[in-house]
Amino acid sequence: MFTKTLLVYFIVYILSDFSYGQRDKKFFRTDYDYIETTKGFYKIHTSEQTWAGAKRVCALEGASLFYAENRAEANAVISWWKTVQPNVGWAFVGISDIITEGIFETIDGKLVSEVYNQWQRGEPNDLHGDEDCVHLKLSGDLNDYRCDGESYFICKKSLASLEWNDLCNMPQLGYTFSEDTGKCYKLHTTPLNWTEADTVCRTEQSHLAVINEKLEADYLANFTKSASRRRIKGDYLKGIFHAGFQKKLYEDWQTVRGTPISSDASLWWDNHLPTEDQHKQCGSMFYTGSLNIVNCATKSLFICEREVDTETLGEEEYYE
Ligand SMILES: [Ca+2]
Ligand SMILES: [Ca+2]
Repeated sequence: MFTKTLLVYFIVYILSDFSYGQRDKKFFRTDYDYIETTKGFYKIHTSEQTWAGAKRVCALEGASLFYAENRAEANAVISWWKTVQPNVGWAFVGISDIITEGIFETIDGKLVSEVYNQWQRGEPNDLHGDEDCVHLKLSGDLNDYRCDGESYFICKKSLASLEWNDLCNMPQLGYTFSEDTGKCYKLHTTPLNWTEADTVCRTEQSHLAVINEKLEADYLANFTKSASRRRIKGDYLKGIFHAGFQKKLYEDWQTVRGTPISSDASLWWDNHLPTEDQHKQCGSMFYTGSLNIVNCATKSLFICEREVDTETLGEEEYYE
């Protein structure tokens, strides 16, 4: 029995050994654990979200809100859960009856009867006519709960669905490698405010683009041309992209990596460095590549940047 339990949660990669990632290496992200018996990667989020928020965070991580396909997977995940987060009693999973009251479906449209569906006694009860989203409890039971209630949640990525962006050495295929800068970038075309954009980049394991040299500004100016052609509609400030620098209270302007911003005036709009302006404390870039400052509440498109972890790439591959 003991060996069986050991086999059930076969957590392959731990934090110290990261970034080799392909299907055969069974690596997705450092913050996900792999369970061999279910061929899936899992993460329990311990910052609370609404059900819709949970679904969104999982998607941003390149995964999806977990539900158990069958009892074997439910058992394996619960065994793992007991070892990694024994104090978390329940978590949102990817099942709801949002579309039709009383018809519970998974986020990818399977009826709950086709997947693991052990309800707690008396559930689902649609309490106060207001429970459409499903919790999995550490006991293994399901319960319907309010979708706007905030809860911990579990994300899953199946091994079979794992793809790898080799040049960027990450699972997100949306990132483009730049030979000019040796870094990877993604242009996000859903307008957000600066803080939301910063969160999205971090969730993708990157950061808002830090532009500290002309070469990079020129590359990104070219890179953003694709966004103007799309003519993205909506209520947002057109013509800029949020970038990775800001002015925090009582601190100087700095990049999201905590380094000083470039003092090269030619990088900045109108050739002057950002000044003191309490209404404009967040960084941005024009289509031309020149840098500017905006109000942090401004919604705009944005660019995430990821440094390629060269240590984990083979030397031959990298130094071509
Ligand atoms: Ca309901
Ligand atoms: Ca309930």
